[in-house]
Amino acid sequence: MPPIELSDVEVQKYQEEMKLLKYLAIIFDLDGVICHTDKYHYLAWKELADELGIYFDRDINNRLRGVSRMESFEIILENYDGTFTQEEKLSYTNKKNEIYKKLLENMSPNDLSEEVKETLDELRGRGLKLAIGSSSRNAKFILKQIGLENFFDAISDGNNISRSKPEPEVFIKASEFLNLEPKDCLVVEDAEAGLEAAFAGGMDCAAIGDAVKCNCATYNLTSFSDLLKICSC
Ligand code: B16
Ligand code: MG
Repeated sequence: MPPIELSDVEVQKYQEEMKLLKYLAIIFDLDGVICHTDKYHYLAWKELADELGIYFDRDINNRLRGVSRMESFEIILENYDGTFTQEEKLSYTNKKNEIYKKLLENMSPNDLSEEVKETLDELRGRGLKLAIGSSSRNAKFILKQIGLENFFDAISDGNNISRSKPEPEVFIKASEFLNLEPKDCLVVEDAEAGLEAAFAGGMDCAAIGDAVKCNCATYNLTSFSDLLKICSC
């Protein structure tokens, strides 16, 4: 289905005529949607890549959105001539994670924008269940840092899945934690891998940030608060 532009008139018309825009829950990706940790991922991978003499830049970092830690390292190794054993790869990804976690300590509730906080509160007020669907194994720590530790109705993250985005497992698990059917959940994503995962799981998906470029989401958001237009009563 082609993306639907979010003019008020179109959304209203769609809601009235199609009666399709009813969701019981929203499943949010974390990094790049609720908050922004790309700069910390970049700094941590850069430190490791420099140590290993591997070229790494922000464009390569952009390709790591929504991708698991080990798969991210495999992408970085595309610029490496040698080979590492699985054990070495695990040791290097652990090292990157230690650097990353130290950087995450800089995060605080100030890293949660007013727009995101107000929109989440309004969506909850409208009776929607709100969940996290993140590839990150640090999701709970990040939520704690930004003051949303106890906010969401369910958290599905890198710790409860065996196959990461673009596989749908993280979102399917989130819908199960909420006791809802996938079709009743809307996913919000900033990564192409995340859009693919949502569709593979039978869910509609709203793209924000980089994911808008894919031009394949159910909705393209220009701003987080556009969700209020989609999820009206
Ligand atoms: P970690 P998301 C993803 O989070 C990030 O976008 C991606 O860059 C990262 O590699 C992945 O989490 C794993 O993160 O190393 O903390 O387990 O966008 O799915 O919320
Ligand atoms: Mg993301």
